[in-house]
Amino acid sequence: MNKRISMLFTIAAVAVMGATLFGSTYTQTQISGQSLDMSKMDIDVMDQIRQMGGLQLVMPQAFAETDCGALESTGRTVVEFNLTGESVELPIMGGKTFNAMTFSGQIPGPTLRVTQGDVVKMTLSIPDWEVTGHGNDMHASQITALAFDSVNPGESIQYCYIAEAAGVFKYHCSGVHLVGMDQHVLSGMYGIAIVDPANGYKKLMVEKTSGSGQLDRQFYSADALEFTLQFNQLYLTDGNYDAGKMFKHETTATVVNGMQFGYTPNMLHNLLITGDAGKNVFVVQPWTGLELEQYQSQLLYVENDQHVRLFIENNGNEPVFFHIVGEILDRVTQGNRVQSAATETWLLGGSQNMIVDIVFDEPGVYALVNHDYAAIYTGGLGLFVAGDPFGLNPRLVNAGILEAPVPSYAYALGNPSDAVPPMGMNSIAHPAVNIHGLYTDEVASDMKNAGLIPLWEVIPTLPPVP
Ligand SMILES: [Cu+2]
Repeated sequence: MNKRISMLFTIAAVAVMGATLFGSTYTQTQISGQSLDMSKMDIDVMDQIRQMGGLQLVMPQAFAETDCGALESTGRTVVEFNLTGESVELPIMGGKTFNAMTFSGQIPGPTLRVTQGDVVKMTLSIPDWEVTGHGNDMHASQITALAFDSVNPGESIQYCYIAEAAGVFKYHCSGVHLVGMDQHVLSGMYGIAIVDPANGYKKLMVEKTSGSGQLDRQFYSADALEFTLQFNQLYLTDGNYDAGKMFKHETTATVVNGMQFGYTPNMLHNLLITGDAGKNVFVVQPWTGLELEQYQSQLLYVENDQHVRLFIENNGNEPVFFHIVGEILDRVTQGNRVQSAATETWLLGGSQNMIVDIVFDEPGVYALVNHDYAAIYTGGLGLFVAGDPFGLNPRLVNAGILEAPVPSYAYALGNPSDAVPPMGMNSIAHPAVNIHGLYTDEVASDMKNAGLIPLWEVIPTLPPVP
């Protein structure tokens, strides 16, 4: 069966099983009180900094534009990367909103993907209606920091650089001449560039035992199903950035790709698994309900015995102890150098990254976490679902909805767009991609026009299966 059709049929089945779903009201959150109890500070940190002369650092000279012309004529592939700086209001768990700052109306900003040796031509434009200037510091570059100075509303800058080093690299707003950089980044102005190695990724070797226990090795092609996972924090008081909390490391929310608990089940998954949309299959289901549209939580679907590659960045202010509950990280790479294999957890400091290669051996549900308990309980948790752990395939095949079992639920529901990077040289295409992320409605609408699946619209319109 055509994959797209089988997807729609599967969604139709979901719709039938969920007749009660569509008239129901979503529950904004089934866990609450994620805001930590903030005690009063003994001293006013900000006031002390002001007394010391303040944090304002002024660039010693005017912005110096790097020469795109010279690099563009080298014959290298030139990849254009266009961003806008926009302050917008976006939702936060619990049904409220916060004052966000974004690159191009989304958190994280768009993912750039190039090949080692390519020229990146970055253009940052600030709309004239924007309330503040913004800059863009791209860690994948090796050029003067002056290029990252801020751009005023109504203006734009451009710089070019060669992506010389392979790996994952943060990019982030540099504030207004560095002032407010913390606010801009921790309010959402961050993203990643993936620089694929010029010679491609390496095949994956996983050590196994076989038979009666003999040591064996399994090799997987370099081609992999890929996801991006970007960790960060929010420090908020009444929806506004609170520098006092940042200085004290008092996290209001831990986010993965911009959202707390964004990859947890919704009522649709309840319905599929238990037959009851209101019966939670997981303790944390804060983003549930078709009314939430692009914000409704979705899950990360992989096949068993499939090479999965995760591009992970710590964009935040706290360490990330990256762990997948029930799995072992088969390989950890930083830059283009293997750091570890068969390891349980890997530590990322601020502005640090890694590529994790992993094979999910058994059907099941696997939680990715920042294994810091404060981070887990404030949102640093999401779920991979490998294979068909809920036994849905036989039900769908018996009902004539699927011709044959599918190896992951991604064939039916797609994977969330904010976790799916642009395709690279060793990418396995996702069977389908649904629209999910901390996007403005304009961004979500653009994605819909580009053909991504708006599950919140597709599901209610499908006819019942006879
Ligand atoms: Cu900014």
